[in-house]
Amino acid sequence: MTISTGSPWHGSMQEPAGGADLDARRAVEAYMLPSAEPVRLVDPEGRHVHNDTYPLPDGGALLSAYRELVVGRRVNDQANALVRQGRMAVYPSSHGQEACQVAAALCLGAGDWLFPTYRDTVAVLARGVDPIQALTLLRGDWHSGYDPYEHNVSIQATPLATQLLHAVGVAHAAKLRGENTVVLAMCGDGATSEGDFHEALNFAAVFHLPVVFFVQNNQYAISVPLSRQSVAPSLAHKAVGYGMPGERVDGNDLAALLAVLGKAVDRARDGGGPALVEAHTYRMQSHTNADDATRYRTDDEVAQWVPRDPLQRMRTYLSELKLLDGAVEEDIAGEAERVATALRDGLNAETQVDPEDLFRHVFSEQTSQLREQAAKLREELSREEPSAHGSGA
Ligand SMILES: Cc1ncc(C[n+]2csc(CCOP(=O)(O)OP(=O)(O)O)c2C)c(N)n1
Repeated sequence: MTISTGSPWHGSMQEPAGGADLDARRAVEAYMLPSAEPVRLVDPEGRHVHNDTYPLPDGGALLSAYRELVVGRRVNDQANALVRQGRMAVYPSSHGQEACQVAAALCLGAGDWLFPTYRDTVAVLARGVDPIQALTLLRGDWHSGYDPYEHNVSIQATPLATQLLHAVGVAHAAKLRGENTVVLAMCGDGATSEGDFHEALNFAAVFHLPVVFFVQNNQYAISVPLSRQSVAPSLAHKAVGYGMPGERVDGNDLAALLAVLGKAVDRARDGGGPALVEAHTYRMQSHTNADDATRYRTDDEVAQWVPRDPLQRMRTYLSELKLLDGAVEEDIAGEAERVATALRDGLNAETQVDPEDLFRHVFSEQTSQLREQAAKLREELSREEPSAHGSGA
């Protein structure tokens, strides 16, 4: 019996490949393998690096994206400060990863969908979500803070890799409906060890769905380094095993990220199916305010990434091109400051949070355990001062 499939890998499961057939398969393999080194278009010194496959985005596009980088860095700093002031419960900073954040949002069209994680607030903002609404979840409210359908941005997922399956579901639905939608799903290096990651990539490849999986390899999953996560040649190589192309890119190079992600999105929209893009970057700060990164990595290691900063290299490159001067810098800094001020004002305002919201909106009929826990909480709260119940963030 001969089993034919739609896959370019195996036309027949019995006949050994040879001649032109074998050449065709090797060409497919070569196409799916990531490049030997992460794609780089602007080096850490701010100089253009030629690449035959990926043209450099034009200066205007890079300047607009640079603006988002600066705003993103300011948002990271402001959110960290709001956590220290007790105005937010937690903030997983993307300091150092802002180029990945901005490129993930800017490579999509208005009708496309973004599926972010808890670390991807800057991507959510670059897609147009209101900053205060975006930080509401991390402030500790019961809901996501924003309407996912307003900007086609899913809720920032905390359970690792679950959003990848949701993203694939949306891509499948879009394909069945004949819509022109592309879905970009983000995750970290640690999340690639989750079963959901495997299921999402396999389903997307088998059903040839318009989805781009974007892994920000920031070298750590809290304290677990990449070397304990995977021994594959790169995370992008995993794509070949599912039957989709993988690519790796310098995750601190905004230009390369825009080019690589842009190509993957265009390909998905043109019916080329899914792709996996791995960005090599680094988490410059602790996992969250609840983590002490000095316990598992050295200052020397962190220092090596400082000169690779995504903002500095784009600033140098755009200044050399004369697209960035003091006046433009001032204008961009003013915009970043306005966003930071709005965040401070918005999150400093007292809110009414009802602790019992924890138990609402999950099940239409509560389980007996939840009813018990809610009763216990009510009892504990009633023992506290009346003013403590339901006030303050
Ligand atoms: C299913 C699941 N298991 C464990 C956790 C606990 N957890 C939260 S963040 C994290 C590390 C994730 O690392 P990575 O995917 O590399 O993303 P990063 O935080 O570096 O952006 C873990 C294990 C979780 N949130 N969800």
